[in-house]
Amino acid sequence: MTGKLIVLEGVEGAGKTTQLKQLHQWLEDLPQVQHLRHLGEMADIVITREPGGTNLGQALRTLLLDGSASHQVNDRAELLMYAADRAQHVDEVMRPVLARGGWVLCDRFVDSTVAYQGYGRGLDLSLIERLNRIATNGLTSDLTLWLRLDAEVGLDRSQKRGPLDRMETADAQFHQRVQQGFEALADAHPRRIAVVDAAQPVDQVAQQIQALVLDRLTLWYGHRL
Ligand code: Z5A
Repeated sequence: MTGKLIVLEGVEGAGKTTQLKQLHQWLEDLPQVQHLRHLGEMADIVITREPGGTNLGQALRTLLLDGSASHQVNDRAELLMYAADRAQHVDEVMRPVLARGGWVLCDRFVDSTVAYQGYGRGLDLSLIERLNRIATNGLTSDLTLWLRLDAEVGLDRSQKRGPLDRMETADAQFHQRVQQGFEALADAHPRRIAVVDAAQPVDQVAQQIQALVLDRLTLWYGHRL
């Protein structure tokens, strides 16, 4: 029995954190999930995030996002720090959950590196692909939900919530390129990446996500439901 990896992606303020919590609760209450557990076909559901899903990752996250720090982070160093966070996260958190038949709900994964360090910073996309493979040791998501929202709207939401971090304070063109990166990824991987309209109110976004996950649940577990 292996579990499933569901990833939420999108620009800052797209609502990933909000939706992950809602999705987690909805899944825990879902009769189909309770039935699968009863059959021994599904274990626990774990929420995690990148960067910062492990102790090492939390330290890297502080270094990556703290805009007030005295250190500089150049683009290649940034890429390698996200990769280091992921390598640790995959082995320490994700693979053990998946191996016992659990589900991992993850806030950001490899597509963020393609969008931010590839499209945003302009680093070589084939290099990023290779590095992502090294960091994940071949782990890929079973479903990625791209919460599509204009970068400006997302930044505006983040700004209203509190001070922006080092990544968020990058210029508007950077965030536009990131958005183009997510668009290109969704076009290139239509089976893995499902598009969610994140400009809707929270509950409507949650309903879109639930419909997509329910479809996959049926596909993955079929006659056992
Ligand atoms: N990064 C990278 O460069 N490379 C990588 O490989 C990886 C990451 C993995 C992570 O920071 C940064 O690292 C991120 C990408 C980069 N930086 N940027 N820029 P993070 O995890 O702190 O940042 P984030 O992922 O962008 O989180 P966020 O700002 O918290 O956004 P969110 O999780 O998508 O949104 P939220 O917290 O659920 O909601 C934000 C606000 O909007 C909040 O006040 C909500 O109440 C509100 N909200 C949520 N949904 C709605 C709707 N539907 N309508 C209205 N308001 C809403």
